[in-house]
Amino acid sequence: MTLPFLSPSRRLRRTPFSDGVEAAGVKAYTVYNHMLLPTVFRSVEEDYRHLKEAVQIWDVACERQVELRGPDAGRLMQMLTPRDLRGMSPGQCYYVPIVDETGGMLNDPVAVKLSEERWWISIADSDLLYWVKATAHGWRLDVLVDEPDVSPLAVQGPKAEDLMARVFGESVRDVRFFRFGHFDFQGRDMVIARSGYSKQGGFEIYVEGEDIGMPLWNALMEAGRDLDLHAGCPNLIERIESGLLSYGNDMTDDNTPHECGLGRFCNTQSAIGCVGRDALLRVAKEGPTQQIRPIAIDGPAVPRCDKWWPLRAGGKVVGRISSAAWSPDFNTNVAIGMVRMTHWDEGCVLEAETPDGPREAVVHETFWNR
Ligand code: THG
Repeated sequence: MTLPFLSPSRRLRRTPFSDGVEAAGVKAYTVYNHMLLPTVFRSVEEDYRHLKEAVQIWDVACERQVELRGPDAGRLMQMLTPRDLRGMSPGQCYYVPIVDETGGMLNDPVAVKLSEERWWISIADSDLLYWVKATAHGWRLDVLVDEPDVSPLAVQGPKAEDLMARVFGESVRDVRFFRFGHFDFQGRDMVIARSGYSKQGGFEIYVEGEDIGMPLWNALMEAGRDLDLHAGCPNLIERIESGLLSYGNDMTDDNTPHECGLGRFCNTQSAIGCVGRDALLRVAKEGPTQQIRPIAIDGPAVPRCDKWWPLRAGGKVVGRISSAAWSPDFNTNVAIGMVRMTHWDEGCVLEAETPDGPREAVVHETFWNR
């Protein structure tokens, strides 16, 4: 298949799984970390229904790794995040806000602790590598920082465990949430974590070496024949229902982790060494004046949210919608918004300025059961 609308070039990186994705009939891509990320296979709504009922394999190679290797790897990792990493053992993954010296969000990756001296930061869509290299260099740390040839492949959905057991053996069932183990595939070591960008359950396989990408893709496809396995991708509807944030859409470096509702992943007092610590101690004391909230938007299906839609109260702008989609299961439009504290309480009725005109928008905490 050739790419409609997107002009291929080496800057727009393909992934080790792109041939499989295209054979499976990918209908649309986005660009994430300068790499292709599928967004639709059959339709967003069909993909959503199938994700909740069966099992999908996702090419999320665009979740690139920033690897830290050397005696100062742990020290550098703690400089990057206000989450206290002292209790983290090799074999664990942590969702970690990454902040700059002002406490602004630079990324919201998954940190993977391979050993005391080796970490992967599985990044969202921003060029975090440069910030990490500059921090290591500026502090003269004894650590190598680079992007290795590691491409995550996610297996998501209620039948994910059954599929994984067929390919990697029954012991893959023992991997706990946000933990990982090492498993063999055709003589190659694979880090497999129970994690992923959906709330339907599943795993992420960190595939080392692009050459083994298609053999693994094909083996999973073969093993899933009678499980209604299909290629899928992070699903807009499911991730809004689940409250999974998208860096660059729902938050930027203008936002603190507290504004993003990620305060539960900050231990700013004890995160000694974090470069944003002083700034965050200040904002954490006062508390944020705006925060991310789940929002229900009234009426028929909203169009795609490709820019922030103002949220108004009495004509005054009090926030913005950053993601929105029609939810078949909730029978309403679900959305993610950033709302000023005067209007962020449960049930607060606002007006969303959508491209189709103004719509009633209500703060709807119960979408996300935190
Ligand atoms: N997996 C991996 N890398 C990633 C993502 C991923 N990099 C990019 C992007 N996704 C980073 N963003 C997120 C957002 C949410 C979660 C993971 C990565 C997530 N959150 C759960 C939650 O908020 O409920 C669990 C957090 C927890 O309990 O620790 O999973 O998906 N490899």
